[in-house]
Amino acid sequence: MQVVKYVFQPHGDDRGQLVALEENKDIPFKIKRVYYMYDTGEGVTRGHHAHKHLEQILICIHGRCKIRLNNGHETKVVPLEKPYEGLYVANNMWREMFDFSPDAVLMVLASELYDESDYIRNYDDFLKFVKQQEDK
Ligand code: T46
Repeated sequence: MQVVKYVFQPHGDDRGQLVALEENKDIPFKIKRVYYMYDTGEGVTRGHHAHKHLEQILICIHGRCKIRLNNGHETKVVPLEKPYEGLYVANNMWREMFDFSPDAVLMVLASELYDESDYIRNYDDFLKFVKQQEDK
């Protein structure tokens, strides 16, 4: 299972760092939505779903957290600890976000607007979805 982590180019000078992200250039899709989560409680795991179409880039712009990706066959845990790193999460990945530091801000750049009907929230349905995609 391939994990795609982007390392963005910071524009640093004696004032500090700045990262700029442009759609279809630094980010491999048109960005239709940005959301972020913070104040995540200790021991909390978020996510527990996949998507039918949505593509996303996850960036922990402050603090740190971990992302567990599962493609229906294999699971990998990816730490996000740098504000210049972005994890690409394709639609067909079951994802869980956990181990948030108290100061963590996890920002997500998304290829689509929010659409509850795009979520696959049941794990058995996810496995069926993966199989359908593979049988195509
Ligand atoms: C994902 C992972 C990485 C909205 O109203 N608009 C939005 O754009 C989003 C993302 C959520 N919401 C509402 C829906 C729920 O009432 O915010 C609430 C929390 O959303 P959810 O429980 O889906 O959050 P997570 O952290 O489990 O998952 C989110 C994204 O929903 C999901 O697409 O891939 O982050």
